[in-house]
Amino acid sequence: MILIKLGGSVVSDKNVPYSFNREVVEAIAEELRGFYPDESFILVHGGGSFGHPNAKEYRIREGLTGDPERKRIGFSKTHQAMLELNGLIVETFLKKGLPAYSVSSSSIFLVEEGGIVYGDVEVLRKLLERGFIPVLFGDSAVALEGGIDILSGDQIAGYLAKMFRPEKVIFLMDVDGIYDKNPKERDARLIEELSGGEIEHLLESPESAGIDVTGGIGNKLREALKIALYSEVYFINGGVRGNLSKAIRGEKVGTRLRL
Ligand code: IP8
Repeated sequence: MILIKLGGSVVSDKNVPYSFNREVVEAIAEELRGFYPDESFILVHGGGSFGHPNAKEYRIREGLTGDPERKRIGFSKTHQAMLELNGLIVETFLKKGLPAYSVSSSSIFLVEEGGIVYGDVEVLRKLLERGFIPVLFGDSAVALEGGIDILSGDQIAGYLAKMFRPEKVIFLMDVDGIYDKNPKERDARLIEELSGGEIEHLLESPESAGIDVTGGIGNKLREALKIALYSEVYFINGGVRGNLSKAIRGEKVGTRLRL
């Protein structure tokens, strides 16, 4: 099984609320069509310009504090926004002949301090056995301590990697992989082979936090470090046709994490 995390900035334009990058998702589906059903997949997508603006507006990460009534509305609105994005992605896959099947993360996971403390993955196992492609997503989620929180798609990828030990975990991003500094800087260098030590170093950079409510690239790298114990990990540009196929075949592309 191969686990693919579709970054929120790949499937949507983070600067345009509720924007869906249909052509990019279609191209991703077409690439997967070349491997399915010989290979099985779980997909997890991020919040992009659907989940994050809601999560920020209603300060979901702060839990059920302040005005709990407003918070509850915001919690549900964030989930609905994610269902909308998930619906667009699943429909695109179905049109390409892939049996994508939506699974709401908030229905199978409970969180505490942003991490998953309970997960019911049996339905995912059964869906895989029956040839489906489960599609999960970063979501608003019930938290044991704070009441409510945001669960990031990267956290979900980390948990699923531990439970399913996929052959590969591929992070699709809107840049070519992991850089030694902010990729917007002119002298930024793409790191083709990333070691655990380099990740520790990158995490010390203040830029690793990013603008997402869930912690951006820093959160992704921390999860990837854990995932690399079980699976091959790739970071690739999801907007470049052919990249995903290369990563699935184990060819050189983007950044490969080697512990
Ligand atoms: O974009 C966050 O998921 P991520 C999902 O994978 C929401 O961090 C609801 C903001």
